[in-house]
Formats: sequence, C-alpha cells, structure tokens
Amino acid sequence: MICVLGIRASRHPYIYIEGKVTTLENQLIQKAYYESFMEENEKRHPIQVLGEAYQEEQEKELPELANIRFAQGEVYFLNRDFESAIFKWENIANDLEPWAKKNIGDAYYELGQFSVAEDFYKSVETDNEVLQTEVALQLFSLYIERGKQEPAVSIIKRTVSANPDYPNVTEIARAFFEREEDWNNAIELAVLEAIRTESLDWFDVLNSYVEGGYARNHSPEYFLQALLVLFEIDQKRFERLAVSLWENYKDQDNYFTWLKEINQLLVTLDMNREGNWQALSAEFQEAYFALIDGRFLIQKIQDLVPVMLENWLRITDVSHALFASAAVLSWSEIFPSSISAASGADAEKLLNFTGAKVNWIEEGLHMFETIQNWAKGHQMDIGNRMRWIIGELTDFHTNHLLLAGMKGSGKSAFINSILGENILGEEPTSAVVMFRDHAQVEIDEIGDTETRMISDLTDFRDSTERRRGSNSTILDFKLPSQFLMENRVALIDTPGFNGELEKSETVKYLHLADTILFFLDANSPLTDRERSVLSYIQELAPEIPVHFLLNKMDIVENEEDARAVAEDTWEKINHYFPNSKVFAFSKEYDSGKQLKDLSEFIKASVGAAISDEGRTARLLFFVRQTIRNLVQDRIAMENDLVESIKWNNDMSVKLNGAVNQLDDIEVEKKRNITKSYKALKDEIKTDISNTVPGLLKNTSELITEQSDLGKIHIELNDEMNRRIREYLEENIMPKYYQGLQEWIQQSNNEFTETQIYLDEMSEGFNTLYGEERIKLQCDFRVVDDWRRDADRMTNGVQFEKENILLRNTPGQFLLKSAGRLFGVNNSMVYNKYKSFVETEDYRETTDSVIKKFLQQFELFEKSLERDIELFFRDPIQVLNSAITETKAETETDQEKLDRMRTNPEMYRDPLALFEVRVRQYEWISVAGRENYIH
Ligand SMILES: Nc1nc2c(ncn2[C@@H]2O[C@H](COP(=O)(O)OP(=O)(O)O)[C@@H](O)[C@H]2O)c(=O)[nH]1
Ligand SMILES: [Mg+2]
Repeated sequence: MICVLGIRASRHPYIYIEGKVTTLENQLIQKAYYESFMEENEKRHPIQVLGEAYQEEQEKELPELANIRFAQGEVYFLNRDFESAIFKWENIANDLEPWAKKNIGDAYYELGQFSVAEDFYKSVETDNEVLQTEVALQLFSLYIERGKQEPAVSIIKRTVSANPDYPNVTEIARAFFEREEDWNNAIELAVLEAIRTESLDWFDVLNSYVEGGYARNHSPEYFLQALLVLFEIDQKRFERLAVSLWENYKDQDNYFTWLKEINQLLVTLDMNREGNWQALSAEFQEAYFALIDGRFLIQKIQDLVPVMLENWLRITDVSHALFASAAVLSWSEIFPSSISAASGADAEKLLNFTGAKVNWIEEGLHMFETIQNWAKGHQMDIGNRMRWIIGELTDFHTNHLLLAGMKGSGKSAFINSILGENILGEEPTSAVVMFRDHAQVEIDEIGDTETRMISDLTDFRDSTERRRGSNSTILDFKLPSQFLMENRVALIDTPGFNGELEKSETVKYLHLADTILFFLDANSPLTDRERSVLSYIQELAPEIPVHFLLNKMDIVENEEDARAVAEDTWEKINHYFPNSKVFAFSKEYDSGKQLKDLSEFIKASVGAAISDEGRTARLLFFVRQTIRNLVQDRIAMENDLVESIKWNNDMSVKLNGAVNQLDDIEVEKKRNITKSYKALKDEIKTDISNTVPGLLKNTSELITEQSDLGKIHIELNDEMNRRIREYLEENIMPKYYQGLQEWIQQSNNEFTETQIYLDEMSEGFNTLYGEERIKLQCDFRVVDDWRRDADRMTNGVQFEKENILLRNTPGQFLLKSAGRLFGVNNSMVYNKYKSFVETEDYRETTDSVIKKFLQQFELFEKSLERDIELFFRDPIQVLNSAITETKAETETDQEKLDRMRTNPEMYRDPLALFEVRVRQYEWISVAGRENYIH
C-alpha cells in the first residue's frame, strides 16, 4: 500500500465528483474492473470465473480477449502475484492499453523495481485526465520514495495546475510543501487555491503562512488579488490578512511598495468607518508616525502620505479617529492641496465630533525626544535651557504662577513679602527668576549651554542685574517656603514690561506659566499701556488664564477711598476680563492675615489641579520653538562654515606669505654669513700668500761662503719649514681665531634679528588665531656648534713639513747636484745658489701651505649652508604644518557646506515633518482647535 504524507496518493477511497470520474474509471482506478465479469457469480472465485470466460471467448470466431486478460491481471495483482499480472497486462491492445501500462507500472512499483515502474508510467499515452492524474500521482509517490526532490515538486505542481479539483491533489501538494518547508511553493499554492476555490480554509492557510513570516520572498503585489477576493467574501478575514501582510513587510526593503500597493487597493474597495477596522487603523497610525519621524525625506513620502491619510480617515475606527483626522488636517495644512477638500472637511467634522480631550503630554515628550535625538545626530543641540523648561512643564506637582506687569509695579516686593525675606533687591531686575519650595537653598542659573550654580546672595543679585545678551538665562531659586509649599506654587518674577514688548524677557517665559498674575498699581490701575500689554499677552498665549493683583493699596489714604479704588478697578477688569479675579495687596499690610487671604485667592483663581490641555499646548509651543531654533541653528551653522572657510583662506594666504618671507630670509642669511666667512678666509689666504714667499727668500741669509753646499739645501729646507710654521702659529692662527670670533658674533646678530622678526610674526598669527598656536623658534644650537668648531680648528696648527728645496724641479736638481758635482766652495756656485733662493717664486710651496692650512676651514665652510638650514628648519616646519592644517580644515568645512547646500532637504525635511506632527497634536489639543478658529 502506497501512502504519501499520510494521504493515500493512489487507490484512495472512491470519491465521486460529478462529471469528473466515471464508474468505469473508478473501477479501473481501484483495479476492480474484473467485478463486471462477476455479476452472476458472486460466490465463485474470480480466477475461475475469468478463466471460464476466457475459454468461452476463445471459442468464438473473432475472440475479444483483451478485456478478460486485463481483468485477470487485476485479480493476480490483488493477490500479489505481480509477475502474472504483468504478463496478463503486457498484451493488451485495445482501449485499456494505457491503463494496462499504468497497472504494469504499479506492479513493478510493488516489486520495488522503481526505475522500470517509472518507465512504464512515462510510457502511458492518454487524453484521459483521470488516468493522467493517476499516473502523475503515482510518479509523484515514486519520486518521493526515491528522494528525487525536483521532479517530485515539478510533477505535483503540474498536476495541481492541470487538475486541481481531482480528489486530494491540492491537499497532497500542500502537505508535501509543508513537510519539505518549501514555503515559496506552499504560499503559491495557498494563494492560487484561495483565489480559485474562494475557500476560507485556504485563506486561513495563507494567513498562517504570512504570520509565520514565510511571505517575505514574495512581493506585495503578489497578494493583492487574494486580498481583493477575500474582501468580497469575508471582511474580518480580509482585515486579518491585510494586517498580517502589513506586519510582514514592516522593516523590509519593500515596505514602501507594500504601503503603496495596499493603499491603491484600499482606494478601490467599498469601505467606511462603520466597518470598525480597528486593527487596520492601528497599522495606519503606526506607519504614518514612522514615515514622519525624520528618517525620510519629504520627496520619498509625499506621494504616499496623502493617499494613505485619506484611506485611514475613510476607514478609521473610533479609537483612532482623533489621530486620523488630526493627521489629515495637519498634513494638508503644511502641504496644501495634497489632500482633497472633501477629506479635509470630513476630518474637521470627525475631529469636532470625536471631541476627546486627551493628555498628550506623553506624546509631546516623545516627540521632543525624537527631535532632540535627531538634532544630536546632526551636530546640533536643542539646548540646556529648553531641556529645563520641558522638565518644568512635566512637573505636575507645581503650579507656575508668573508675575507680570509694568516695571515698578511691585512684583519683587511682593515676592519678598511672601518669602518673608528681602531676597530680591530694590534695584529693578533684568532677569527672570523662579522661586519654589525646596528642603534647602539651591540657586542655579539656567543657560543655553550650561547650568551654573550660584553660591550666595551677592552672586544671585549680580546675576539678576547683569545685562544679558540675546541668550537669556533663567534663575532657578529653590528655598524652604511654607507658603509656596502649602499652595503648591512656584512664583516667577519677571523684569516687567518696558520698551519693545517683543523683546522683553517676560515674553520668552510666558509659556512656562499655568497662570499669569498681572500686577496693577493702585496709583493708576489698568492704564492704556497696561491694556495693550495685556492684549499682547493674550494674543501670544490665549490659553493661559490671567488674574490681577491690585498692589500698593497702602498708598490710598483712607479705607473708603481704598474700597472705591478696588471696586473701580474690579469693574474695569470685569469689563475686559470677565473670568479674571482681583486681589488687593500691600507689602505694608499685616502679613499673616494678608497671606492667608492670598492663599484663598490662589486656591480660587489658580485652582489646585494643573490643566493638562494647558500644559500640552505649552509643551507644543516649546517643541515648535525648538524646531524654529534648530532651523536658525542650521542657518547659523552654514554661515559659520562660510566664515570659517573665508577666514582659513585668508589665513592660508598669510601663512604662505610667511613661508615665502622665511625662505627669503634664509637665502639672505645664507648669503651674508657665508660671504663674510669667505671674506675672512680669503683675507687669511692673501696674508699667507703674500707673506710666505718673503719668508722663504729671507732664508738666503743662511747661505754663506762657508756653507757646505752639499748639505745646505737640507738646512735651508728645515729652516724654511720652521719659519712657515712659526708664522702660521704666531701670526695667522691668532688672526684667524679673532676673525672667527667676530664672524660668529656677527652671524649670531643676524640670527637674533631673524628670531625677533619671527617672534613678531608668531604674535601676529596668534592674535589672529586667538590662541597660542604658532611658535616659531629657530635653532640657536647652530651658533654654539660653530663656537666649538672655531675653538677646535684654531687650537694649534696641524702642520705638515713641506719639501721646499728637495723637490725635483730642474733648478733644485741643479743646486742639489752642484754641491755633489763640485764638492768645493766655488764662489760662482755660491752666488748662484743664493740668488736662486732669493728669486725663486715659491708659488707651489705657498699654494701647498695654503691648501693644507685651510683644509679644515674649507670643510667647515662647506657645512655652513646646511647649518643655517637647520637654524630655520623648525619655524618653516611649523608654518608648513599650519598650512596643511588650514587646508584640511577648509576642505572639511567645504565638504560640510557642500553637503548642506546640495542636500538642504536633509535638514529641512525632518524639521518640516516635525512641524506636521506638532500641528497634528495642536489639532488634537483644545488649543489647536482654538487656534484654528482664530
Ligand atoms: N507703598 C508701597 N510701595 C511699594 C509696594 N510694593 C512695592 N513698592 C515699591 O515700588 C517700587 C518698585 O517695586 P519693585 O518690587 O521693585 O517693582 P517691580 O519692578 O515690579 O519688581 C519699590 O520702590 C517698592 O518699594 C507697596 O505695596 N506699597
Ligand atoms: Mg523687580
């Protein structure tokens, strides 16, 4: 019995499918064709019945034996006599021939002769689909049996596509693919069958594959048809499959394709908000936020987002309606006309209808974080101060009460009397200070780049009065205060409005306030100026409630007038600010009672609970400001780069100029120093060449008539050498020594001059750099070396005796031999000798003396240029490396700049998208809707 994957591939129980399998075919499949011979012979053995039938037929004139042989084969087969069965089936030449071939294949299969079986199966030629399928299934089983993977896959696929309705074919294929973990084929089968049969089972199978993560290799388009079909039959299942696929493509390369495809599909489907498409809405929300989180350029998403948002809006369930509608509104605001007017109107209606007041603080903070990280990734920072502000906005324990009013309205005095201490001085302050309750005193100055701890009150007062640039700081003053603690308020003292409103420090911190307490002076409450300040405040921060403090009540003479002033003011205020409360105050009043009343007032006006919507709106305000700051920072960054490049270029020109100058100086110094050395040397040389011949000639005085002419030339030679040596040692050497000292001194002067010049040059550069960056120090060790060399060279003459009269010149030869030849004092010879000594020019000897004497000095001379180069080496190196650095800096700056300029969208887009998101939150929050109405 052949069993594939638990499903019998062949000889399965007969399943009758109308029009597909006939009774005869069924018999042939079951190898029960022989039963048609058994009708009246049920009790007898088939072998016998068939044998008799065969006999009978044979006796006919034209016997038809094939059918009987075929039936006999079946009976042998069923009785496991396969060889006899094969024998019977081999000679069948009628309609049953193809079936007989197939049966022979079955028999060989049973005998374990697979390759013969395969050949027989393949030899079956038939148009009968049933037989074709049966043969195919047999081959499939055979391939599996023999471990032939590829033919197995291909035959089962062919069978499925040729005859998918044939009993069990698709189930067999599915079981096979799953067992082989051939997910691509499994998915293809599921998709095709789901579409073909519209059977929910197949859709469930497909969904389970997608959920299992096996759909990754298929492109999103591949599933669209299945989705479309499923939508028509089961919408819940449709949503499930769509969501599974969505999850499947998330973080994949073809995620964008998926989003495009699914949205194009959804556009065509008849869906609406009644459908309660919660899971799909959730996918939309997640996808939308991922698209606008700053990772992508607008260009990449701008075609996709509008379609997506409109789909989302059309199908959103209640729980996502707020986000969907706000997303549509904010996107169409920032990218006008990308979304249809109808969708815009629909979103607006939906938003108002939904009308939920949600605490989006979490979302706002998350967004702030996103921006902060993004900025960090682009070498920017949102700033220390902004972080502090955001921290304050998320402190839900403390109400921030901001004291506003004109300068001199008594804000600082008010704080002093509440704190019971004169913390703030009489001087008008120019800083914003926040006071809050804390176990011990701690004062910090919060700046954009850092937080500075303030150690004492003097430092604090200085900080409040110091004039500040555009980077305004805020002072954070923590101290133990019963009043602040009990009322859970922090008081923000401001410098007061004067001059241009837009530039006032107070305006910068307005959005820190949960409540504004506006100070009026009982002298002249609610002046025109104050009214215009108030309307400016309301314009900036419409959501922050304003209440009033009528201050300096003590200056009103009597109680009656005081009441009148208070009443008068209250009426005026009530006219313009019907929701505001007024408190009359004086720092001169009894403080205990007044503070109690003030507590009551704060409770009534500020209230205990902090408004979530207010905080959200203000958080968004600062997020928006952060975005604006980052845009500015970027512009500043670009300008800085331009500046830096220009500066470095200038610097490069200057440095190169300096190198050239230094080269010139070096050349000049080389020339001067070697020239003067040469002059010294030449002088010595001249001296020697002028003196030596005379010295030698003078030795003629040694020649007398008594001289032994045979030996006189030796004596003379000795004397001559002695005199030269004496002359060199006593005259020339000291002179040379002296000359060298002077020359060294002079060279040193030249060098010192150079060094002074270079010091000035370095100073000039360092002033430009603003730091000690360039130091041009020449190497004066060169001079020391020269001194040592001079000492060494002039320390005694290295003298080598000259052969003056012992040379082999003709004249000398004559003289030498004269003595020998004549052996007598011959006056003629004597005179001749003397005159020879006196008239000889001694050029050769002199030259030789000079040459030997000057040898080391000339060697020294030769090394001079190199020594001078050493002297200059360091400074030139310093300048050259500064040039290299400058060039490198310019190059990186230029690269950065180019990048910024060629891809401005890299910065611009994420910021624009952040703004879309802020706008979305604003739409959601109450403030957003109010802004819209304005
Ligand atoms: N008579 C009177 N003078 C006050 C009162 N409060 C403040 N002042 C005075 O008004 C001036 C300005 O006060 P100050 O607190 O510095 O005002 P700020 O600019 O709003 O901080 C100072 O000379 C204070 O002494 C008050 O309740 N009564
Ligand atoms: Mg003040």
